[in-house]
Amino acid sequence: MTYLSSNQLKQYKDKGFVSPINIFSKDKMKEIRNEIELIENTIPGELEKSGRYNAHLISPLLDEVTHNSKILDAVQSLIGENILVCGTTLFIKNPNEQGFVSYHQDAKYIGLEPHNWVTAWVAITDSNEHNGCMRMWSGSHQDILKQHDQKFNEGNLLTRGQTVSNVPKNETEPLILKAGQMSLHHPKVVHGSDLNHSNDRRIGFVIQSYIGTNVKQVLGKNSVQLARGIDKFNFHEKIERTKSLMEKNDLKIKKQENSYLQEIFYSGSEKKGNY
Ligand SMILES: O=C(O)CCC(=O)C(=O)O
Repeated sequence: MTYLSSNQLKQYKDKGFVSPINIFSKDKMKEIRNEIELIENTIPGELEKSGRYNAHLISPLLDEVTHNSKILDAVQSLIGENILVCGTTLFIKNPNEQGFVSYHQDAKYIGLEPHNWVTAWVAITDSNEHNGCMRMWSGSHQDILKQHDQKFNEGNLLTRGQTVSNVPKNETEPLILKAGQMSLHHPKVVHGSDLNHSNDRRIGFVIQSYIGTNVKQVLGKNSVQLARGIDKFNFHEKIERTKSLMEKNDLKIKKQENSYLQEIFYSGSEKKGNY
């Protein structure tokens, strides 16, 4: 069992994140990286741009991560025992590419209300300051939702380049994770990440997010999977868990889900970006 300790709960309450949490072995992460790379090689482009969302619907190993009981124990400590998965994202930064993530608050554009949800960032590879790990503005979740400019800037891995200004970057805390560890972060904590300066890929698999069954999608439509407990609210359609790798029907479902997600991410914006 991996319920959060009182120290970890305090860290989350005070800072808006808790990290690192040991979940998987290094070998398991290698196996998962191989499965991700097999998908990339078999169906070029499948995990790029909007395809990086919801890879757990076509990959049994990512499905296993998403429904892992140790992760769910930790998540339950924060949002209660009735838990839905409403999506996942692969944040991959290749060496020699310009990928970064501008400082933002997830709650600003994800459309999940109330904020009874949490995001789990699972390190498939090591993630550190050299290869562009996430950085958190500690305590910023206690403030109101901030103004975000839409920058649509080159290399920004966010759909619209949503950016909070005046972040004290040299005070932000790096979330240094070994492959197999995870962090959990609050919907309102301001965070971002820099470029990958290493010569290997930085791969994060992000369950974005685990939501309480009482949470609605107010900007569009999200299908979900029940991860734990019971759903007496039934606000969302349910989708099946995948049974085999890159199955044709699962690929179709992933595509459909990702088109709903694009609507959410671009909601209220006249311009569309590169993702
Ligand atoms: O992987 C990254 O660098 C950023 C991820 C992120 O913004 C998130 O998980 O909310």
